Amino acid sequence: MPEPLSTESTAFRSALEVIRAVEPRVADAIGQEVADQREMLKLIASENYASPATLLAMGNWFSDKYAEGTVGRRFYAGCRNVDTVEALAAEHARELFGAEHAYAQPHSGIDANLVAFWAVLAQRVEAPALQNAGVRNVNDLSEADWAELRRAFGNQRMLGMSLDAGGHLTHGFRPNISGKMFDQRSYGTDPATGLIDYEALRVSAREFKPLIIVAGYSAYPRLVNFRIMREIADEVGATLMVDMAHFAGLVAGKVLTGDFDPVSHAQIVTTTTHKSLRGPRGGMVLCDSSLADQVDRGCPMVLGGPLPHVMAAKAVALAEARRPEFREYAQAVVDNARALAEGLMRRGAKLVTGGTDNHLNLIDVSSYGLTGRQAESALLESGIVTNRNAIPADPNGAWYTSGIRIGTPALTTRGLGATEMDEIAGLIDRVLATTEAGTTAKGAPSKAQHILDPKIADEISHRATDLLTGFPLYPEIDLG
Ligand code: DSN
Repeated sequence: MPEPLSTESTAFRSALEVIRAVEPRVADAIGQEVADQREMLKLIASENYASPATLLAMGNWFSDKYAEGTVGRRFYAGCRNVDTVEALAAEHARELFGAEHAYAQPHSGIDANLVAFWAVLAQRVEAPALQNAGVRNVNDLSEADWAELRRAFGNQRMLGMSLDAGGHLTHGFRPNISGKMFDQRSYGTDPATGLIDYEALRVSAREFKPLIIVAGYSAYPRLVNFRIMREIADEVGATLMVDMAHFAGLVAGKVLTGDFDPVSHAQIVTTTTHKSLRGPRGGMVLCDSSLADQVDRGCPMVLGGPLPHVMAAKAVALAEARRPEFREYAQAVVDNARALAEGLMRRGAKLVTGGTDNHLNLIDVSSYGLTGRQAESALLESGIVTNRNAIPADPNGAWYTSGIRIGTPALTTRGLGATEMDEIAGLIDRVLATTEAGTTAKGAPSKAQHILDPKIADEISHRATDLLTGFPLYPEIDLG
């Protein structure tokens, strides 16, 4: 007798069958995506694998509902079920992170950051500047008020971590809207240690007097002391905002506590829900109650209509993250990142800051004579999915870069541990050590082209797939 199909297998098989009847190429692409994810070593630090329950919560009739506004105060009728899932997502988030207020609507991390910037501007700039004119609420602003506000915004300052030190585009990078809304200055890392220099940051904050100090990162492999950051913010009258998109899972899993827990130190915290937190693609804002009203105006002030199907999935994923096993997962993510760092350094790789305290490592691939772009392509050919990333004072800029960022949230979800991390370090080192910089069609040195013996790429790719067969992705799902 064949084993009966699991509930999950039946659910996903049936879904693909229904899709296939309408547009088979979409069903094929979905099937191919899961096959690729099953076979490749996913080391992109910002990616993970959501649970079947989280994935299924997204594919349903909530997708058909408009629900602008907030729980209990909608601009559309018929939102009682959306209210249920949005309230559940917010409740789980408040409980999980110990936050006074949670807003589950942002569609992404960038959207969450825009909601946060708007909330701080509205609270800190609008009120004092416009109260004299009798304006108390953004909804009451006249055209003249808006003109006044725009002038006021031009004078507001943001101090955020520079992109090459590991900050994010939305932390004031000039070409991003955050660098246009705010007069921007960035803080970097100490060139000798690669670590944040809090005293230099304090001096800069005293001189610059920002409205917002943004802490958090996309590519910094160490801990951030949010207690010190808040102390600096208070000293200069700034609001401390933390973008914890990358490490929210480590906060949820209580690996980052005390000085390193952003929620107990910052007035406002933004995150994505799909990285180390392992939920659906999306964003979220947590804040203290003084900012709650402004944050809840995210839609329609900043955001398009909420995505109720994604909020349903956020509620499911946050419920999962409240389970005790999520703490074990979060600790294993960090243990694995350390094991990967040790394996790489033992083989001679150069890591920015000489190691890691969190879920990611940043390899300086210039010591292999490669740019990040060449290294990323060579690793991909070998079945290892990573992304190139600038390193501090990167001579190759943000496009070609000199770094490769690798993270452990996804492979830890599959159950790989320290022994496998050491082997993976060996595979990465072998690819990088055997790849050479290529040339352009005219024979000039190229920052994009690389040369890697296809036999080596093939061998490593097979080994990566073999390694993963012991750690099946979604073992409960058999797509036939
Ligand atoms: N794209 C995210 C990351 O990879 O870190 C940040 O937006």
